[in-house]
Amino acid sequence: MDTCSPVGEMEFVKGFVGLCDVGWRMGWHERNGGNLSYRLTEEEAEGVRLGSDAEGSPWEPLGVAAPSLAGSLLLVTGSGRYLKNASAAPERELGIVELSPEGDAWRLVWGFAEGGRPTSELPSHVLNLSVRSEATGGACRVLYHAHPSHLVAMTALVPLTDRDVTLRLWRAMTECVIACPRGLGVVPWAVPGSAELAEASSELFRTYDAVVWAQHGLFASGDGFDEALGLVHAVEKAAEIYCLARSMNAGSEDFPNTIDDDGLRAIAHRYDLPLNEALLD
Ligand code: 2HA
Ligand code: ZN
Repeated sequence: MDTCSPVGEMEFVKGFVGLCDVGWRMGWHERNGGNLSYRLTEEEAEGVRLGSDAEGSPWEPLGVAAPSLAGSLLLVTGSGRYLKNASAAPERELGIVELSPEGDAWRLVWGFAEGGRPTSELPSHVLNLSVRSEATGGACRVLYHAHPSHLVAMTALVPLTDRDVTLRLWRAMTECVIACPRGLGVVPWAVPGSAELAEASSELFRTYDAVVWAQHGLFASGDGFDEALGLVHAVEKAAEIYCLARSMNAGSEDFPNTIDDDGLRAIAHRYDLPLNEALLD
């Protein structure tokens, strides 16, 4: 395989490592925590295939199947790799995988130049990229998994339902409902990298742009890198404000001031947002 190809200098790789750098600086990626995937456009995929000799190498099973992504190329972070290192050596730290004609297996077409394999959360990335792509008419290309502290802390205390988590975040900070008007799905604790976690998340991604994993982190989708990063940032900031307010209030959730349902509806009306009414009281 040609590891000196200019793939590492293509625009989508620059956007990808840019997100890794920002997420690292935000403190969301201790050790090898978190991971990221990007579904290449047909044009980008053509450019990558030209420099690759993956044809004929064996397929590795995914453990899940996403037939709608058959033949797609995905740029992904590596298993055990630290996101903080991605920008210094993308061809070593990142890989581009091709999905099989059935969408149930992968093989490497670029990257991991010194050896390595895709993130342990590859099954979640593949299933959820396919669900989000279908839900957005093909617009969604990015899935970003981060470990933001305040959101994870919140899952230690609040009931683990979509409604309980979403309403607390929407009410904590005005910008949150603007960032995720459909709300957030919530998956109770499950083993990282498991097909069970991937499948539970993919059910929720039919409705939501992002899914909270209890005691673990957030999985957020976006059309592009900025949208996925911005979604994690807004949700984590709302969670931080919720935690601060609760701490300042002697642990009580009985806040004197909050944004009520009429307030949330008014924001949605003003900004023409697809507010998920089913989550309101
Ligand atoms: O990549 O964050 O969920 C390490 C993880 C697994
Ligand atoms: Zn994780």
